[in-house]
Amino acid sequence: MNKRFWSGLCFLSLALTLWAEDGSRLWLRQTPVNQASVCCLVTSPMLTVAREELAALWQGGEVDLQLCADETHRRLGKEGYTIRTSEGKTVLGAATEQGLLYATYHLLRLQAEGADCSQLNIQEKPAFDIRVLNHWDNLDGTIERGYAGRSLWKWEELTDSVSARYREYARANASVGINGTVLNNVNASPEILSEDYLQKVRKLADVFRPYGIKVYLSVNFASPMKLGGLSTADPLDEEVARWWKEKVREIYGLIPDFGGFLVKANSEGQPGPCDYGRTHAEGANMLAEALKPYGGIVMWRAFVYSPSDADRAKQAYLEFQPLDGRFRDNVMVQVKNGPIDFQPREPYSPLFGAMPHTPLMVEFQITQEYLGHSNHLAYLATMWKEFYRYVQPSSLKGVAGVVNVGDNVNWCGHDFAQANWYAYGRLAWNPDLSAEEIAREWLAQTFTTDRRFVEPMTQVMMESREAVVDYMMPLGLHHIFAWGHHYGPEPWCKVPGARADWLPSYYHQADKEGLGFDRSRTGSDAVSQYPDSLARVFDSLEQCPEEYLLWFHHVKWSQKLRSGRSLWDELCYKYQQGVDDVRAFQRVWKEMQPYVDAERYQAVAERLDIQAHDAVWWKDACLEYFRTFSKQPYPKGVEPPVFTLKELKKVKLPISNYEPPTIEMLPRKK
Ligand code: GCV
Repeated sequence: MNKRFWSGLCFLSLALTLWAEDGSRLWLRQTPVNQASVCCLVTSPMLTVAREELAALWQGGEVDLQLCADETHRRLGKEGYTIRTSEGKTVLGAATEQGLLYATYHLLRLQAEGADCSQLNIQEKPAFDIRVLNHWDNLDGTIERGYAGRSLWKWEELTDSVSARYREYARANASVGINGTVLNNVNASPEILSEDYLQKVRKLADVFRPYGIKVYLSVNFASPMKLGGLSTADPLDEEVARWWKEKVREIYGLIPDFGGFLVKANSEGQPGPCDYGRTHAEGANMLAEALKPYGGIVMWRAFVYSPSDADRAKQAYLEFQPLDGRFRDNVMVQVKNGPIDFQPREPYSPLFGAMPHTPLMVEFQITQEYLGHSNHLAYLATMWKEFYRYVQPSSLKGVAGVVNVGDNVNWCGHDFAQANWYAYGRLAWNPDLSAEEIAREWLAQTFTTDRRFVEPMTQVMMESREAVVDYMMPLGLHHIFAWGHHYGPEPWCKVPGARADWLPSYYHQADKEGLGFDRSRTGSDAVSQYPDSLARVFDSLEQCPEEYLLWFHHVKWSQKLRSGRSLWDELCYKYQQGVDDVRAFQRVWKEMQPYVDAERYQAVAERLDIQAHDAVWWKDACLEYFRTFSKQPYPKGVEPPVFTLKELKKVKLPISNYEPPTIEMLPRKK
C-alpha cells in the first residue's frame, strides 16, 4: 500500500466527517492520525498492510510485529496470534504474516470500541479454516438475490482499471477474519473459466492477496462442453477429466494461491454428474483430483431437491447421506443451515451430524432473500447462533455466507445490513461469541461508543430477527412468500404448471381442520432424519419447541398451546407482536437522532417506515387468508386488518434484480 493511498484515505475521512456519513466506511471509521511507531523486521505485501494500518490508526504508543516460531504460536496455527503488552510496548505475535494481519485488526477494533488497551494479553485462533463469502454475482453485473445495487466486480473495466473499492472490500473482510471469496454466482456461467475472464479474476486475486483473501470460483459442471467443445461432461470420461486438469493448471499458472471451486450441480436446472447416471461424489471427486496437486478444494453444494420423496425437507438428506465417506479429502460438502432454503426460521439441516466421514461446511445467507431484502432491519447473528445450539462447530470444516454487498455507496443497502456481513465474519472466526457482544462492537465502531446509543440499539438488533419471524412466519410456518421475488406475502399463490414445492400451500397445508406440515412419524417422517433424542422431541406435539411447531405438525385451529391460547389466537397474537415490535424499533430510532449523523439517521428511518408498513401487510395477508380456513374472529388486542384479502391478492411487485422495492411500489390504502 503506498503513501498516495493513505493520503487519499486521510482526505476522504476528513471530507466525510465534515460533510456526511454515507455508510461507505462501514465499521472502519477511525481517522488516520499517523502517530504510531511500528517495528516490523520482515517486509512483505501483507506486513506492509499491517504496518501501514497501525502507523496510520493506532494511538497507543509503540507496536512490535513479530513472527514467532515458538510452541505457543505454533499451536495457534497459521492464522492465530497473540497480543501482549510488554515493557510499555504492544507486541503482536504470530507464526505467520496472516496471523499478524488479524492481530492488527483486532487491536484496532479494541481501540475503536474504546476498550482499555494498556494491559493486553490475548490469544486467538479461528474455529474454522475456511471462512468464505459466496457472491451470487452474474457476469452481466446483476446479482441474484442482491439488494444493494449492481455487482462490485466491474468485469468490463477489468483488467485495465481496478476500482479502489476492491481493496476496501478486502480490507473490510480481513478486519473480521474472512479469508476467501467466491466471486461469481453458483448458477455459474461457463464464461468465467474463459481465458479472458481468468485474467480479470487474476487482477482481483492480486488485490485481495495482501489481505489474506483467497479467490474461488463457482463453476458450471458442463463447462467442458460449453467452453471446451467436448461432447460430454461425464465425470468418468477421460477427456472430460483431462479438460478440467488443463483448466486447473491454467488457473494456477495465473493465481498460484487459487482456493478452488464451488459447485451447484443437479439443482434447479444446473448440470451435474447425475445427468450421466453418476453420483455427486463421482462428480466432486473428479474436480477434486484436478485441484489436489495445487492444494485447492471443491465446495460441493448439497442444495438439491429432486423429488425422491414427497417432502422436500427430506430430499437433500436422502441424496447425500448415503454418500458419506465417498468424497475425497479435499471435497467439502456445503450444506445450507436448514433443510429447505434460508427461511426466517428453520430447524437445522439433519445432514449435519449424519455424515461423520465427510468434511462439511455450513452455508448461511447474509443477503436477506427471505427476510425483507435490504428494506428490513433483521440482525441475523441470533439466527446463526440458534444453528450452533444444535450443531457443534467442531463438526464443521468451514463456513460460507451468501453475501449482501453490491455497489451501493453503503455496500449493503440498509445501514444495519452491514452488521450481518460483520457478524458473519466474527462468528466464522469464533462461533462462541454472543450475538449481543457482536452487536455492541459493531454499533460502537459503526456509529458511536456512547452507551445511550449502543444499549438501546443492541436491544433492537437482538429482537429484530424474531420480529421478522413474528410478522412473516411465526410458529414454524415457512415459505409462504410471493412467487419469484420472495419479498411480500402470498400464501394463496397458485401458478399453473409450477412445481408443487414452489408453492406456499405445499408448505402451510392450511385446511378447515388446522395448519402446518405434518413431518411427524405418522406424517412425512422427516423427524426420523434427526438423532433419536431430538426426533422424539420434534415428533411430539406436546414437546416440539413452539417455534418449530407448524414445521413438524399439522395442528388443529383449536389446539391449546403453551400460552393457554388456541393455535388461531396465538397465531394472531404473534403477527400482532411482530407489527408492534417494528413500531417500537421506530420509536427507539427516533430517540437516537442526537447520536447519529443526519444522512444515516434519515436512511434508516425511511427503511423502518417501510418495514412497519410491510409488517402490517404481512399480518393482514396471512391472517385474512388463514381466516378463510379457521373461520374465527381476531382475538381482543389484535388490530383489525387495514387491507382486504381481495386488495392484497391483486398486488404484484415490479421488483428489480438489484434494489429492494420503494414505498411507492408497496400496497397502500388510498
Ligand atoms: C442461486 C434459492 C434461491 C435461488 C438460489 C438457490 C441456491 O432457490 O431462490 O436464487 O440460486 O436458492 O441456493 O442455489
